[in-house]
Amino acid sequence: MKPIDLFLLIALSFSQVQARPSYTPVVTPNGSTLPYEMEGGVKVFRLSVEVIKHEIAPGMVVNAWGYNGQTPGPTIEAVEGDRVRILVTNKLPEPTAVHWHGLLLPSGMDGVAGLSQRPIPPGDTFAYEFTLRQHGTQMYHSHGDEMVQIGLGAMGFFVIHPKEPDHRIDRDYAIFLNEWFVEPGSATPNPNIMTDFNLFTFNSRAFPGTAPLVAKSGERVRIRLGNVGQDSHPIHLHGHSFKVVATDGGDIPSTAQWPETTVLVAPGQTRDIEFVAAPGDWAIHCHRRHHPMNAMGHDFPNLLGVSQEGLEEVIQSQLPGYMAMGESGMHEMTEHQQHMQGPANTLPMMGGEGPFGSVAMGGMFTILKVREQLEEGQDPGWYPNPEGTVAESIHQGEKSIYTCPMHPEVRQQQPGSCPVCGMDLEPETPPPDHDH
Ligand SMILES: [Cu+2]
Repeated sequence: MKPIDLFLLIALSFSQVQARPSYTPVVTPNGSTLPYEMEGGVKVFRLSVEVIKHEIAPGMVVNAWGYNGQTPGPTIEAVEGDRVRILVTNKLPEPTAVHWHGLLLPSGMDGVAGLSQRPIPPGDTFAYEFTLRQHGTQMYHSHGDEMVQIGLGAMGFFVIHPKEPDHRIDRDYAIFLNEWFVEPGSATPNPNIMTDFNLFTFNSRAFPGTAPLVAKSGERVRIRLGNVGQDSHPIHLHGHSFKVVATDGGDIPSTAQWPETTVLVAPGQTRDIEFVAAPGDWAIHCHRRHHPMNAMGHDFPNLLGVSQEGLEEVIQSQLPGYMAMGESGMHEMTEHQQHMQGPANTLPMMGGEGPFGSVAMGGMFTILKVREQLEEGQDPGWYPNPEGTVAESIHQGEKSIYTCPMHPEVRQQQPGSCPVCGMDLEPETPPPDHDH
């Protein structure tokens, strides 16, 4: 084969698979986009629903049900007017069907097992085919034994870009919200749980396992949020005012949009928000207080403000290693998890190291990193705050003594870790404010 033929063949095969898109491609943090092939003018996608091993965050792997080895399944991306064919292979041990949530399509393609089609038996492949008559953030999810199949992760985004966008988006992100119950020490999520979940995820990952979102200062950013879970999630973005520009029902006219910092995403909804990125490291998280947390027990007595003096020694005589905690809050937990062994395959309640120590967060929490310059595909690290723009102690510069919260006899003039237990030393509380 002559080089020119080879070149033509490569060029042809690329154009067959994926022409350069007319839109800014969606990025699904910790996820991926589903490739397609062109067959006679039809975009053909392949999904396989199966039992998978899924890492929620380093240190925790669960037995999930997902698409193409992932939860959420890969994001399907297409353009209004496209004809699509989706071949769904069922590798689950029970029948399934895939519902194309929010899509306008023929009733028989709607994917409700028993109502709109025969269920897909294990081992079989069904073809769904329809023309995309709308644009927006849609979803796909199992619609056969939903409680188990969605509960274990069988869901994904179906994003349809407008044929003629009315404005440009520089960064386009998609985040699926979900909640799980995984008994500490076990690995299979319990789909029977109705309310008291213990793990809350963005794209099926819990902080510190969530990948950051990045943007350059001044860029227009869209974040698409989807939810087919049990709980509604008020998603809050720090440092910005945004507008909710679309739902799974379509675009919201600009005259009907109002500014927000938190958007509530209920089960069965998608919400698209847009804003102009401002420089910094900005938290984005669910604002329900237990949702940016990892597994915790909920049946403990409330010890806040209760003196536990002397209790530790008494209990330790029966239960070696016991530590009295909770008297002055839970921050101490983030210190102990560095040297205490928790149940197997269970994430600490909160953690994640930031540039100033523990972030004391878990679950539905990630970071939007906005910079003047970005190396695409690389984590830009921590925000270099301009001088004089970081909150600091009014006693800064004065000599401080660092001590161990567990071993008060350890005292030194530099920060470090305790030679006895390894915990981070903490600055001794400065003397009461003197007249500055
Ligand atoms: Cu939440």
